[in-house]
Amino acid sequence: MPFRSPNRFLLRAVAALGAASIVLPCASARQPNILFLLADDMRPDAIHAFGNPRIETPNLDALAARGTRFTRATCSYPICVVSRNEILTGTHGWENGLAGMKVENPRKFLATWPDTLAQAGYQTWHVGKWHLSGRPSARGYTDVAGHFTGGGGAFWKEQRDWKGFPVTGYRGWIFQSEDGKAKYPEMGVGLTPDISSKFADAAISLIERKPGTPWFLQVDFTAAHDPLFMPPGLEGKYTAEDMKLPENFLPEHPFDHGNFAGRDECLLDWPRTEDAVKDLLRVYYSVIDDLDTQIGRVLATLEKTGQRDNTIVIFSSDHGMGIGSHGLRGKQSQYEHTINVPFLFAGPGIAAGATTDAQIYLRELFPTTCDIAGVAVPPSVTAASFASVLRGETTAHHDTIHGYYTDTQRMIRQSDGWKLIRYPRADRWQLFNVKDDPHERDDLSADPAHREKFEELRAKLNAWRREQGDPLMTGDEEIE
Ligand SMILES: [Ca+2]
Repeated sequence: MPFRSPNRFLLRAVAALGAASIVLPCASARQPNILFLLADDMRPDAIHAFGNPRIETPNLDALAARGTRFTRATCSYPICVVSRNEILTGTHGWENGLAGMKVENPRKFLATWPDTLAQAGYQTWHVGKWHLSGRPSARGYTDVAGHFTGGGGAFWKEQRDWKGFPVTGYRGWIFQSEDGKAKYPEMGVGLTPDISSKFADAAISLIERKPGTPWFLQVDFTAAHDPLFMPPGLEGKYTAEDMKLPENFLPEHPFDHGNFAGRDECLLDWPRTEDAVKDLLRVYYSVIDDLDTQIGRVLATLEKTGQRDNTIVIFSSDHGMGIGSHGLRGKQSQYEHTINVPFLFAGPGIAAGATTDAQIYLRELFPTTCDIAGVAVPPSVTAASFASVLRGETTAHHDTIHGYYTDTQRMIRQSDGWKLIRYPRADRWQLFNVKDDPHERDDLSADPAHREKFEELRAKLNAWRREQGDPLMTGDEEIE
């Protein structure tokens, strides 16, 4: 039985062993359940209700209608592992040691989001893509279903994507038991066209438990990460002819932004052609359309089981994606389409149909949900709760927000729209005002008329880098 769960009481005991010594209040029935739905590699503009007529996402549209949309939610480090560890620990990559993709994953002294809620009496469940080290039980999840991670190499057979190209991502990933001892190759090895439905099945099996205590469920989907496969039933729904190129489509990025040789960028031939990008968009949107359908099934289960009114629902992605914007196919950039994420927050007490441009980070979900649930935030968490924005007490959160990637990209964006990107290795700058130029087509960094703004942001960015211990700023040699 693929979704057979490990003994939850044993896992609770394991989680308790890793507990911090702070005393937290017991959860009560009045505390909301928390359902966190996380897409993978999904651009923030790939939702119909966000003004994209070329994709159908009725369930996310409905969630937007009963919740609050954040237009400037930021992942800060646009790759899977680092972003997900930021979410898990409420710290940024330089603090948790993951920004360099180090083995220690994350540093063990950091409190985790699920463990903190588990100590407060929540049942904490995980479904889907596990892209962190160790096992969910060691990170504070009390139970799992639909556990999907590496370790199925023995079952791997060569696989080709929707276009017939050899698959390079998720090779050997497999559904398995939480301890990895039981593998389920019959459910597919690597990504499969219907994989989102399997994660939804697992999530539904947990929600249907109605345990009588508050629960936290994180569902990590793999959509719309590559390799892309046409989901069953969607063949022909989206055509390349109906697709619209991104406003900032370019055949090539004007310089090496730090990842030209990366796997993501090699998924599309250089230079990018309009036809190739439209064909890619067709399949990318199909995968997201299917994700939306599966999310609809999960949300319907909340209704059917009478838990909708006491459940916070959060939808986001670990980061965005290029898909032809600025000549990029992959993630690993500081542009808005990638550093920003789709972000919806709905549930009891949350404004319906609202939109905010308050600047927030994904990693702030940890303290924010603690805030809402009345759970003390552990001292290792450096991220700040944005619950005051959700409560309508303020419209702003961070005046400046930052992004970074390896030693090749640094970014600062102000709430007034001014944004500076630094490429230390390429020795390049880009200055945009994303309020006037949301697609970042007009680089003003060399414009004398904006010299003062450039210098202002440059000084702020460098001050932040020093303060945060940017390895490029704190080593023997300072590399701006
Ligand atoms: Ca990802």
